[in-house]
Amino acid sequence: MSHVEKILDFQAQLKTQEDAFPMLRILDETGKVVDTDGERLVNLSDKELVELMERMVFSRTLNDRSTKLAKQGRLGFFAPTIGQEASQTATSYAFESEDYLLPGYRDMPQMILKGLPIEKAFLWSRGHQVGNEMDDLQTWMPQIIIGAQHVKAAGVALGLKKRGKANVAYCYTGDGGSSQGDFYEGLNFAGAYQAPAIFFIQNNGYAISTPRKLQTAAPHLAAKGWTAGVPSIVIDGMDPLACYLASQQARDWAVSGRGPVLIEALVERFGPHSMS
Ligand SMILES: Cc1ncc(C[n+]2csc(CCOP(=O)(O)OP(=O)(O)O)c2C)c(N)n1
Repeated sequence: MSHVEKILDFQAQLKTQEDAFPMLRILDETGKVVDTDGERLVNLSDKELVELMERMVFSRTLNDRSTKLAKQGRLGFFAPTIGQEASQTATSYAFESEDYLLPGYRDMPQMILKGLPIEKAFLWSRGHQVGNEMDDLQTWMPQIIIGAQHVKAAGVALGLKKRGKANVAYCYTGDGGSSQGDFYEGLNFAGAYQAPAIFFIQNNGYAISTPRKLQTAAPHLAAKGWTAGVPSIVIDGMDPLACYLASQQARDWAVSGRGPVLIEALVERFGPHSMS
């Protein structure tokens, strides 16, 4: 057996073994606790849990209203978020206001919950300049170039580290974004400099209409971080508690000076790629 065959044989075993990247899941789809140890680690009070729920409902409502406005021709660009309430809102709930968000075009809920006035979100959608002004909010305008926010996150994270801040930079992309060069560059740079960056992949299985299997031969998207020496974890992106806990632990890891983390959230989107 050649070395290539040997390694392929080894990798074939990993492909079928879920324990290569075990998925963190605390709640099942009915809301039942399936991981009591994980649940115990979630340090949210009842009040905070209610607030998190309210934020997810806000995100769903924003999606529904925006979809209607887009159909009436009253919004410009709009990328639906329905189904991704946990992977967007519950992940970002773990970050602090001085942490820096580098969003993609689908990440308006995280920006509004960080403090962006809702009218600015709508102005951004219409291409109005004021919609691009983030004032002193620790974020930038959403990135349309797929994957580019990973390079920015690595750079901002390094800046935070050099300034001695106990903060992180965090960014989101889709599964398709993880096939872009910028994605790898950002991970590699952050890994090399141990920059406090948290990279999210929201894997819904499709880049517009291209299924994941046609855009990468990688058996796990999380494995892409592992090759850059970046701890990489897989979570159930439909489970708000798993989303929160993984993000909080990743933040703790990065803030303590141990470098970046990649989180692959497995999600379902119950809507189209965009309203166009
Ligand atoms: C560099 C670049 N190439 C192509 C596009 C066109 N484009 C917009 S969205 C998209 C698919 C992205 O899919 P994915 O990363 O899975 O994210 P999702 O929108 O599903 O969250 C593409 C190819 C782009 N915006 N930028």
